[in-house]
Amino acid sequence: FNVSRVETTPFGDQKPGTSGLRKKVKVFKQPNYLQNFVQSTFNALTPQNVRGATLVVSGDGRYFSKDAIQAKADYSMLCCSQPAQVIFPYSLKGLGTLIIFISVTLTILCEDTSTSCWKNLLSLSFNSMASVIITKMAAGNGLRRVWVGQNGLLSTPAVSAVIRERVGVDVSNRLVFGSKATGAFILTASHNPGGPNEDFGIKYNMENGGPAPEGITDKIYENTKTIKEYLTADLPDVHPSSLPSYVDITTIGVTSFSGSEGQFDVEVFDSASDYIKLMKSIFDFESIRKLLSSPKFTFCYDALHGVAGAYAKRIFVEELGAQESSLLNCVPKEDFGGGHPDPNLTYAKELVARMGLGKSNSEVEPPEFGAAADGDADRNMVLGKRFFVTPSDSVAIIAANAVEAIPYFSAGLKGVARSMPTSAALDVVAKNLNLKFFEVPTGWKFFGNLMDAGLCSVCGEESFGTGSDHIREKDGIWAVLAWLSILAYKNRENLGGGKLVTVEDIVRNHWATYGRHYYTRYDYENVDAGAAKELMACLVKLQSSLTEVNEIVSGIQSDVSKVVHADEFEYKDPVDGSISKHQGIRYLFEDGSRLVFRLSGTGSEGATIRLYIEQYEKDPSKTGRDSQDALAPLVAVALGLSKMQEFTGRSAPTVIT
Ligand code: VG1
Ligand code: CO
Repeated sequence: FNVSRVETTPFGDQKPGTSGLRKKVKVFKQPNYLQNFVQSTFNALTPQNVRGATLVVSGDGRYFSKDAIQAKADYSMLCCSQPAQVIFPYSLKGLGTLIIFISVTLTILCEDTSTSCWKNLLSLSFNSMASVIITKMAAGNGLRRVWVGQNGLLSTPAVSAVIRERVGVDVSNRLVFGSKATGAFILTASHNPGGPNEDFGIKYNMENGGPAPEGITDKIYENTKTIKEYLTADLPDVHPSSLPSYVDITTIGVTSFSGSEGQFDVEVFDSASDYIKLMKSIFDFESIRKLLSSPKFTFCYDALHGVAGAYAKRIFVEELGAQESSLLNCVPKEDFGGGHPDPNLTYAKELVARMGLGKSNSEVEPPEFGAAADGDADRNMVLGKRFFVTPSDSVAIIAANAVEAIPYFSAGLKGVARSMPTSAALDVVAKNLNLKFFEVPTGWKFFGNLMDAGLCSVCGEESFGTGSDHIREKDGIWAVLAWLSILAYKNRENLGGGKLVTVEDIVRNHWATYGRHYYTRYDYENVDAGAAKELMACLVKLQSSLTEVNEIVSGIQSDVSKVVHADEFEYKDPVDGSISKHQGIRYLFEDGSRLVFRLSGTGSEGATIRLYIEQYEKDPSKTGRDSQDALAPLVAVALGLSKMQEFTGRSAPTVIT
């Protein structure tokens, strides 16, 4: 292959947010938009992480990344009455592909035609496009190889795992153990909806498997502002219906290309096997299998049509013996079935209803345990029968039980960490168990340094993110396996006879021991960006006078305690000394209650204001209240202090978790 330099001009809006660059698909479809970001990333890395390097490229399969299975199905559904392979028998496959190729090309030429068949064909060509672009640019920039999960699918935690270690194969198909990659482009906008009118995203992860730290993302952004050219190789298109020299991403194997400067390989590998191997080295699958196969225990998992579906059947059904009927929405779809792939009480409607938490209480007895994942499977929501576990409690409970219930932690925890807005439930566990404890800004990238330095084993965020130092991303399926391990451990003697210890029992016992942190988060999505900025500016200004703050607070609600400290959270990384400022506005109360205000860094339109509300209750006789009731006075204070309705025009949040 040959490498060419292509001239380009900068875009002004390529600043990575909390977790990479997320924009509407139509923004990403602008010529050179993706190329500029990818080249700016390569330019931000050290040369040894580019030249000769191994790069993982995959994602949650959302629209504009690639979903070859979908692509094949759509081709056949739309334009043929039978599947493409039947119409084009193997010997004629090349010809068939050529016909499809020509029709796709024609479609691109007639972009504005409105027949749905043409439109859909057009969308298919875009599905593969992001990976095609990145793969060619990788070859153009002198990388040695690209690893692609089969069909372009890898969950974010699986990407992190395979960067750190995978069993690869060499060109002669020999197994190579302990291979590592130098980094990854993850194609996902995570919990944001997908589809032609929704979001696409891309982020770069480093060789430790974790998201690029701020030093790198700042550099990427600087590069995007001055970029003049990008490098690309003239590889034949990576197309799902394979012409002889094309890489077929539906099929496992290595394709090699030779260029003027050497060889370049694209290796397609099984999306789940390395990840499953890792999970088996962490958990006692046998004890979880016993739990899942006990008639006393019922289970349900909702992938919300995200990439978790590519793992759920293999792990929960094939490895652990759950029934297939316990899987909901486990077929990955490029538009997540039109839903919002965010595992919370608002968006995971089907699961919530099944678990007996919905409004219409059906006759059917809900399962004992339910869980959901987001689009890229790094988030988790854990539910018991008619019972919601807040993510802040979840990480605290996992930390409190890890050593006994999870073999990976049997030697003890190195330390624990949470993001700033996450409740202090974990702090209490750390104190009681005498563990190192860290409070970091929002976003998983801050946990990585602690883990690399051996300071942290378990960490979590209030935003349905939980994980450990087995990788450098939060891990949705890991969190479910952690909970199943705890349940298996607590019920190790009850599965034959005796009453099952339920999710709710575990949480209530935890509150009885450690006290309860009542917690809620209000999200005001897609509000006017200017108004959101003003609201935040007013809250910062107000912090200069606590007397004034307390006058306002007691005017709104006389029975809440006093604000004793107010600031903007700032973090100094204990490992590399880097400082991150403006990480959220905090109001801290005398009784330990907290109000936190932040602007989201993952949205793609307008602004999202997040309001986090927390109150600690130590008295065991008072830990059983409904959390919205218990927090009502503090909510009133938060809304009044911030003049939420006045600034945003919203009388209620979009989502409450
Ligand atoms: C949100 C969450 C944050 C999480 C981030 C990425 O960020 O609050 O805790 O780490 O999403 O998660 P923000 O800036 O919108 O509040 V994911 O699953 O979208 O990668
Ligand atoms: Co996610």
